[in-house]
Amino acid sequence: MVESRAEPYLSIVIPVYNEEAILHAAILDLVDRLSDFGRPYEIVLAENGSTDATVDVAKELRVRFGQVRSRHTDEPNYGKALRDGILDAKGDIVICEEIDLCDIDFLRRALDLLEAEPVDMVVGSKAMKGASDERPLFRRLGTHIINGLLRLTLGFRGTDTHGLKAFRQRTLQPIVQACLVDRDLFASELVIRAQRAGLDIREIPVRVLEKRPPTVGLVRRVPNVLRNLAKLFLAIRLGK
Ligand SMILES: Nc1nc2c(ncn2[C@@H]2O[C@H](COP(=O)(O)OP(=O)(O)O)[C@@H](O)[C@H]2O)c(=O)[nH]1
Ligand SMILES: [Mg+2]
Repeated sequence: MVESRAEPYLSIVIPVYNEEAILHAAILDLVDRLSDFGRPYEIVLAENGSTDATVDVAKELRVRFGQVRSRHTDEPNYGKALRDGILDAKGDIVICEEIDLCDIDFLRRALDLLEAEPVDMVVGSKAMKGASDERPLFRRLGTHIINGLLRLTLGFRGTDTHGLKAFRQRTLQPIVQACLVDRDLFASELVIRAQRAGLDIREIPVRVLEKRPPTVGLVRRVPNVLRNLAKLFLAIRLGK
């Protein structure tokens, strides 16, 4: 089942952390569902900090599938993994995925938009009209609160920043490089900087049905999100 190593057209970047339970099955399923895709693609497993067998599973996948690459560093850091994975992507188009979603429907709809229209970035929104967010109430509320804070502090115009995204690598590369924060808020900074740079960003509704609860609980992420929000407020709004 090893596919050719032709230069990929599409890079699917997936941050992964302690995902030994679902990584193997999720990638098998993704590869299977992309079997009729017809264009060269790569899957970049942007792993860091895992303390379970994720690194070994990633290696097995890399050996088995020529289109899978994996990256590893020691510190668990979602934003850093995503940032470095995007910058390392070989494809013209980058799709930012999550291993518990692997949303092929988003991938296809986002590609259609990027290819047919002068759109710079497509964001999968869990919170816009037409979306279906099947996560627990507590986490849905968390999304609304963070979006409210992003609107208030950074002038964000939209309904979601975290999660599924698609864009041309070349267009977003300088914006990724300009981002200041890592961890959870990197994804938000990326969308907000793209918006402030005048890029054409299109939100499309997604259905979110996770295969498992998050690897790091919401409450544990709050202090870092607030710290980075303050940092971005100073940098973006006050120019400090
Ligand atoms: N590399 C890396 N990936 C992470 C980290 N934390 C979460 N992820 C990955 O990011 C994606 C989303 O994480 P998840 O735990 O579902 O949190 P959610 O975004 O709130 O749903 C999954 O693919 C995780 O494996 C991290 O510290 N480092
Ligand atoms: Mg999740």
